[in-house]
Amino acid sequence: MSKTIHILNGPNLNLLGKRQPEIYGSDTLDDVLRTCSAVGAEFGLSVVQRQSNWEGQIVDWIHEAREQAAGIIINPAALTHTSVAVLDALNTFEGPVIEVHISQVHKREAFRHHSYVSLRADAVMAGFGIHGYALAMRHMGKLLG
Ligand code: CA2
Repeated sequence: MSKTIHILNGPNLNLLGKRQPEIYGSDTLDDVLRTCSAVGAEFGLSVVQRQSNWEGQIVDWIHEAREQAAGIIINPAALTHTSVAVLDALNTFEGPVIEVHISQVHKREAFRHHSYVSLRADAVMAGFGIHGYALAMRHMGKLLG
């Protein structure tokens, strides 16, 4: 049975490709899934992608990943900078965790420079646009494929 990577996306990322293209580009989460599935296929990994605007839902999906996923790629969006709950949930996951940010958060407002999730993440991507998800997927492939 092939291993599965869960890609989790936090608040407002449902708007990806539909608003603020100057910051987040014009690709959508469907494009993320398509690209990551293609990379995963190279390594025998399948991909499940989810997005929620609700912190508790992200926590529940991390718990679900404990049973179902070999690795997690997560863009927690604003929860990156606020959520001890997401960090605590990720700390219960045993496989690799890669944190992705579409924008280069360190070039932006100071409140985006701190990430609770980075205290758990095994790798962090920022500023690669949606290509960051594909690069994270490729790294998962090297770790798990
Ligand atoms: O750069 C990233 O990927 C962020 O995680 C995106 C978050 C932001 O709070 C983080 O600091 C950095 C915001 C996600 C909002 O997504 C939108 C996408 C398109 C249009 C509007 C919002």
